[in-house]
Amino acid sequence: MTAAAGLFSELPTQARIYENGLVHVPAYLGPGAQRALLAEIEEALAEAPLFRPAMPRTGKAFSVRMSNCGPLGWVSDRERGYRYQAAHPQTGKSWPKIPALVLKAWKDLAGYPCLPEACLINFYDAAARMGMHQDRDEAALDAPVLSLSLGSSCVFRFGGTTRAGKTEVLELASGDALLLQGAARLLYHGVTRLIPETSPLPDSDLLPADSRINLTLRRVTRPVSC
Ligand SMILES: O=C(O)CCC(=O)C(=O)O
Ligand SMILES: [Mn+2]
Repeated sequence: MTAAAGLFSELPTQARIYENGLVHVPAYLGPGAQRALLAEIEEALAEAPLFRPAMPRTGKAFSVRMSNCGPLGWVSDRERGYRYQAAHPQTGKSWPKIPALVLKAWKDLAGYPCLPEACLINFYDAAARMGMHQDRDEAALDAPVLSLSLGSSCVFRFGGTTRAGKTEVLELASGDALLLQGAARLLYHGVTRLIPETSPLPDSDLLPADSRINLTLRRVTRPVSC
């Protein structure tokens, strides 16, 4: 049995597995778990506030604000580009621990023996987008990238492993999980737009109406053992 077959046999029954290996698990987190996760993210952001990354070379600001949890965090700026580092770029402090509920999702869904090292927190307001890109700053490309979404639904676009070619969309709603794994690990993907008035969570300072938080969990370094 391949690792992928092992993974697929463990997935929740509502999981949709695309031909390319992309796995969408609608409503992986129920309403109570979504609220509990939001509270864990609030604690993490109190220690590691959202910052606005910039594109390498051009210095163009991202429309998404970000922070991280875990031993490593993903950052980007004009001078040094995309990278993982152990400290917040503004406070200089270590990133907070990955919340327990997030680690549980990794253990439930990732089908990977070692723990993730980075949990990127993306915050989208109504106007934010994420351009088409591959997640390829990790040495451990055998590990999946697991994403969890909270708040407004979004239009998530994905294509193939080159920039050219056909793309498809799917809607990611609050509580959904998505796995970029196997042949889908290096798919180009991005967020086209948020869908207004779709958040099932109450408005709050952390997650106002028409905004979205997405967490992506990554194994960065190749494990020696775990
Ligand atoms: O927000 C999302 O659903 C995607 C985020 C993403 O692709 C990333 O952080 O690399
Ligand atoms: Mn990505």
